[in-house]
Amino acid sequence: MSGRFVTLEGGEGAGKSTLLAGLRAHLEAHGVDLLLTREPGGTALGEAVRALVLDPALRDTCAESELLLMFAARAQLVRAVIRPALAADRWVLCDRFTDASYAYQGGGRGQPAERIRELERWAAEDLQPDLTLLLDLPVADGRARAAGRGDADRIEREQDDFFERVRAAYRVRAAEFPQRFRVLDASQPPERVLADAIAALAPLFDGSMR
Ligand code: Z5A
Repeated sequence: MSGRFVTLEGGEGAGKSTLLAGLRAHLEAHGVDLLLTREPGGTALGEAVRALVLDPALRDTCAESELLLMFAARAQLVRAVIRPALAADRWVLCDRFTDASYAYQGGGRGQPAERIRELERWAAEDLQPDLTLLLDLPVADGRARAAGRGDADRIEREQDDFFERVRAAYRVRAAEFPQRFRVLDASQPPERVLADAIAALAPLFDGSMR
């Protein structure tokens, strides 16, 4: 079987990490050679960028710097991790990818979509997922789930209206690319979300989504 690239997206506390663990168990039980990674992160450079962009002490980071940092991490991850894994016929499951930049830096920070698109073309080699699972959840519910985790990072310190714009931008992306996106109702119990995600993955096994 050839490699597949699957991304998980959603707002804060939507349940991506929880779903990732369930999908990992499911895919490995089906003999899939799987690589899990995340954004920003997944490489030494990417993890260093992650520490920078989430550091609450850097609160005056401008939107342009934030966008470029996300793509600096992504450029490295695409070339060093994702492309080689796909070339070796592995599946890659990535916690966030370029759609997050359209949602957070585009919707949230107001960066123009054409600017993000230009970065996507050259920095991310225009790599597109085969499937994107969008965990959709009302902002207040996601924030309530995340609240129990202790100190909020720099982005989590934004106000509700920021996260409403992020959610709206994700939904616009899903409507724009219906062949690639599946929107999951993340307000369901974890086992229902996992079952919906597994159903969404099925076409990747028979090749009908490529
Ligand atoms: N970012 C960006 O701005 N631009 C970009 O291009 C990229 C990223 C790539 C880090 O992302 C930040 O980077 C993120 C966007 C930005 N900032 N924010 N906000 P991240 O993915 O690492 O961080 P996150 O969004 O804060 O993820 P998270 O809060 O860790 O959420 P999650 O992984 O989606 O949720 P979870 O840990 O699985 O679940 C949260 C809690 O809810 C936990 O207690 C679970 O047990 C519980 N849970 C999970 N599922 C359920 C269900 N179904 N029902 C009830 N409770 C549940």
